[in-house]
Amino acid sequence: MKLGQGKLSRRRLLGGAAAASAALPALHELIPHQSLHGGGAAAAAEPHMHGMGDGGGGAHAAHLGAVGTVDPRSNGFDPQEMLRDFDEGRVVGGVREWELVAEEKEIEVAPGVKYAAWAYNGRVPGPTLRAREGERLRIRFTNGSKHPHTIHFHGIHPSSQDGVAGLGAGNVEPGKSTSYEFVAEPFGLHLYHCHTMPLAEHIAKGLYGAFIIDPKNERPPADELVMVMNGFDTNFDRSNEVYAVNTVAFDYVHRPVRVKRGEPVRIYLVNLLEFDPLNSFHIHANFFDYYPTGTRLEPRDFTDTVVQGQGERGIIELRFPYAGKYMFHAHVSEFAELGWMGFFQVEE
Ligand SMILES: [Cu+2]
Repeated sequence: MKLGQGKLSRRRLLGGAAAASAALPALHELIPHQSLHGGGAAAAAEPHMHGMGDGGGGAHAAHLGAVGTVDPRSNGFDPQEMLRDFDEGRVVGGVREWELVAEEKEIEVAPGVKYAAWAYNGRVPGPTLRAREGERLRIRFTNGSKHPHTIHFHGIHPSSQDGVAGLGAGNVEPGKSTSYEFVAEPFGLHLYHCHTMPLAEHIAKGLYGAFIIDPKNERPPADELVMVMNGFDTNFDRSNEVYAVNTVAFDYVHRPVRVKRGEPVRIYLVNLLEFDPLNSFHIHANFFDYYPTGTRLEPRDFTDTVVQGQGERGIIELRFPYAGKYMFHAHVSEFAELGWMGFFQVEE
């Protein structure tokens, strides 16, 4: 590898990808075939490219995604399973309880692109915590990493349980534990994340997850999916080089999300992107009801595109009237080209 040309840069990735964007379905054909190679421990900080000269404009289209797919076993979590993995914890003495551990963990966010993440319970995003409105909740938190962390929940609770430095237990030092206790309110779709400074870094490293509070009267049955929109700043320049839903770029292109024609589908969509103020979700050839924050039982919109700011989230409900393969992606085109893209496979 030649020195000085190897850094994974968002602009270089995009420079090539843009050339290919006119033929969107062809993009992932281009993207997965170039080797983007990690070269040892340094890969966690700076993925390097192998065998890529600077010649030939179209060549850069191929930087992201590399060869093949990310093996879920190497990460210890699988974006396919994360879609429908809801963690209801366990009820102990009338309190719904979870145990979360923060730890350092190298994850693969695109084929060959390693990222030195910080993770709750070994996964990015962390477990999707799910409770019922009005329940008493307890989250036992242990910091197994080398840096101080917290868990800050969105919702309504006393300041002492807010997971912020200087309030309640404040920052939890390495090796220490604490518990957060509060009542599950309001019903809706929320999130949790570390709230230790510098905040953007602590979130962007991967310490976040979805937090669902179901209404007392349940929502109608549906095939329920969790999609956490995220990104990875692989070279620490405070902009993301890789974008995804549930962490692994293009995973749902390679392995489409399987759903049934005519059946209700409910998507819990959370935006945990850092460094970019806005993210979005767009689906092809279908429309959906949208419930911002999930805190009302009536949809606000009937649309095919929603925009979410940082920390924003909402519930999408739809039925696919036709079998087939339907693309979904960020309508921020750059993000789509850098990994935030997938397909629904609608089956009879
Ligand atoms: Cu932290």
